[in-house]
Amino acid sequence: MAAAVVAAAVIIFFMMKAQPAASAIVEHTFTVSQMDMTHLCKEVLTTVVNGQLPGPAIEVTEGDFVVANVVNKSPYNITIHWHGVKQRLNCWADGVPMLTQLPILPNNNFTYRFHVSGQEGTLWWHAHVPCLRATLHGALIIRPRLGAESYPFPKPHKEIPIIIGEWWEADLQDVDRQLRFLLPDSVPEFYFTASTINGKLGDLYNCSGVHEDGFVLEVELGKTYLLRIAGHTFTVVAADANYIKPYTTNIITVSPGETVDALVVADAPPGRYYMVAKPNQAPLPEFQNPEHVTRGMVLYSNNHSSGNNGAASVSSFRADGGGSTTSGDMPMTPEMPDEHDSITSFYFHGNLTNLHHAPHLQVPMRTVCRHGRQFCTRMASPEDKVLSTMNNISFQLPMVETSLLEKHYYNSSDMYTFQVLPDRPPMAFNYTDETLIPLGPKEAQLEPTSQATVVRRFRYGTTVEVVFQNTALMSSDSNPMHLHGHNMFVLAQGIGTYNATRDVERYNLVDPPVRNTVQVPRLGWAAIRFVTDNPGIWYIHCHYEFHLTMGMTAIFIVENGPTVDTSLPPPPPRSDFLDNPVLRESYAET
Ligand SMILES: *[C@@H]1O[C@H](CO)[C@@H](O)[C@H](O)[C@H]1NC(C)=O
Ligand SMILES: *[C@@H]1O[C@H](CO)[C@@H](O)[C@H](O)[C@H]1NC(C)=O
Ligand SMILES: *[C@@H]1O[C@H](CO)[C@@H](O)[C@H](O)[C@H]1NC(C)=O
Ligand SMILES: *[C@@H]1O[C@H](CO)[C@@H](O)[C@H](O)[C@H]1NC(C)=O
Ligand SMILES: *[C@@H]1O[C@H](CO)[C@@H](O)[C@H](O)[C@H]1NC(C)=O
Ligand SMILES: *[C@@H]1O[C@H](CO)[C@@H](O)[C@H](O)[C@H]1NC(C)=O
Ligand SMILES: *[C@@H]1O[C@H](CO)[C@@H](O)[C@H](O)[C@H]1NC(C)=O
Ligand SMILES: *[C@@H]1O[C@H](CO)[C@@H](O)[C@H](O)[C@H]1NC(C)=O
Ligand SMILES: CC(=O)N[C@H]1CO[C@H](CO)[C@@H](O)[C@@H]1O
Repeated sequence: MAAAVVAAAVIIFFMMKAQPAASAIVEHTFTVSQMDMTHLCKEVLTTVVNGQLPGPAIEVTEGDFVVANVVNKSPYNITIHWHGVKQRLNCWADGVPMLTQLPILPNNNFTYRFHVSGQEGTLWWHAHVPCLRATLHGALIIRPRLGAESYPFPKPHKEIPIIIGEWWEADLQDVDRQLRFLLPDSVPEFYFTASTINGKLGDLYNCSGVHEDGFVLEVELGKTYLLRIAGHTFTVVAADANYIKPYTTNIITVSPGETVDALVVADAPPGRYYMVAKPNQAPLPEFQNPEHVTRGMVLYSNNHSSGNNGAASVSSFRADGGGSTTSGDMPMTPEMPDEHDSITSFYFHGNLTNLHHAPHLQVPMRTVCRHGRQFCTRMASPEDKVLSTMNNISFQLPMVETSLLEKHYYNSSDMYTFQVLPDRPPMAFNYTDETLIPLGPKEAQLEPTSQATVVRRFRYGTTVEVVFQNTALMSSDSNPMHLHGHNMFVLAQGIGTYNATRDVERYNLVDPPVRNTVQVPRLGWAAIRFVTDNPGIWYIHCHYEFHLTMGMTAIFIVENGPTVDTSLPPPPPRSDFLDNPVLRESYAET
């Protein structure tokens, strides 16, 4: 429904050097402001970074240090989250409002400082304030220190970023307000207007017959390109900035929050090829959104007149090199899968394995916590609203004058007053019973829930296992669950209800993919493990903006370890905060 911005990637040619490059400080100024953008004959006041949509790409070499000064010239409170950056011992720069910092107020600025180390590939950055991430986002590209020669796959000719996003005509703050007070049985009156590839709507959209521009990717015959999502057949080589065993497919699926790096060989008959991105949604009888497909073009340079047009697609859901025919001079539109086909995504995710073995997974788990997800409420009162939950609690951001991270750092007793995320759903039922789907009396009994700021504390160095179980309550969407500050080993996924006795045997403890976002399949489950090696306060949430807004969120607190190297350092220099009067006050108190 909201802001399904998904993926990102690289531009520029590789450097040839094999010598390790020295670490650099990469500086950016991000000016957040509003400007009018026109699509489909309509001017829309849009909040953007540096006047661009998508925003500027941050390109670094592994080991670099990023200094990003965010200058807020918009009327909104803003924070920027560096999605997937581990931020080890640097929770202060994670960019979650109220948790790790107070928001950057209008006409104020804030400087984020962080190392990018131990990760290579594509990540992205986005605003972490409700709904504005639809227009405040960009790629974050991490190249290997030893240069492109050190990629664990053939060196590509060129790297091209592809960001699949949405164009909204609706006021995003208004969308946020509506989401917070969504009445049961009401049909939301907001939806994005078009899907986009790199900010372009493409020629499937027109206003009075005038078509929108589409993204054009120029390729040369025989060359290999590194796309983070792309056309022709793909060899997927990384996901969420972690290398995976090369996996060749004509299907790429990405959920909000996920990134994929894929190689494409320009080996088709030279010509023009459409690339298509198509959103996916739960089938009837669930609420149906208008289906917004977008397309761009792959263009072989200097071979335009070949006439041998083929079809390829780039998709948030499927890329299919075949199955199409052409007529005349028109490039072909590939056959796309059904908008309700969720099994293709299930298989895509099931086929990803880590390039490397995962040694520390042999450690037996010490803490188990299971999350039933998305139990929603429909209480018999006019104040009813729709919520999403984890283990039957819907998360509420506390309104605080000092960030929770700072309270945690000073071991404020406030931090012990929050509700604890329970180990498992309080009431067992057949979570994936499809007969719950048409909302009715059977389902309504399971709806009541509560709201709270929910936290879960972990000792440093614990291996935590979480089983995310999707349910059939209210809507049976898939759920991309994103964990801040840590990567997760994805051990297994399944359709139906998780059964420990049966499903533990399916765990991949040898080469599980490492992700910051795990796609929990519709009416299914996913099991992950992570090690609490990063002290601080970390968000765990569904990356669908509207699920996040409605409370499918919790906080994981990772306590300090025994040494300086395993403890959260003090807050960053006060100068970073001095422009924010609220923060200035809170500092004055300490
Ligand atoms: C912005 O944040 C400040 C301080 O945290 C808060 O008082 C104010 O209401 C917020 N403004 C908006 C528009 O949310
Ligand atoms: C940040 O704010 C301070 C104080 O208002 C100002 O002096 C400084 O120039 C600002 N920085 C930028 C990059 O705008
Ligand atoms: C313009 O868009 C409308 C609605 O999306 C569509 O019905 C129509 O065929 C399009 N016109 C052209 C010339 O593509
Ligand atoms: C991999 O994908 C194929 C279909 O492309 C599917 O048949 C197979 O089950 C998938 N493997 C896993 C482990 O999900
Ligand atoms: C932090 O506060 C809690 C509760 O107030 C207390 O039990 C604990 O010992 C404190 N920890 C430290 C390291 O001071
Ligand atoms: C749960 O519901 C599913 C789908 O309706 C059904 O196939 C399954 O048998 C049910 N399981 C139990 C234990 O009742
Ligand atoms: C969820 O919590 C509410 C109270 O907050 C309780 O009434 C309800 O029975 C719980 N439902 C489930 C399915 O656990
Ligand atoms: C879980 O799986 C085991 C082993 O296949 C089976 O014996 C048991 O009945 C299953 N439990 C449920 C609740 O389905
Ligand atoms: C510039 C370029 O890529 N030209 C190619 C066009 O296609 C023919 C054969 O398909 C190639 O031989 C050219 O090199």
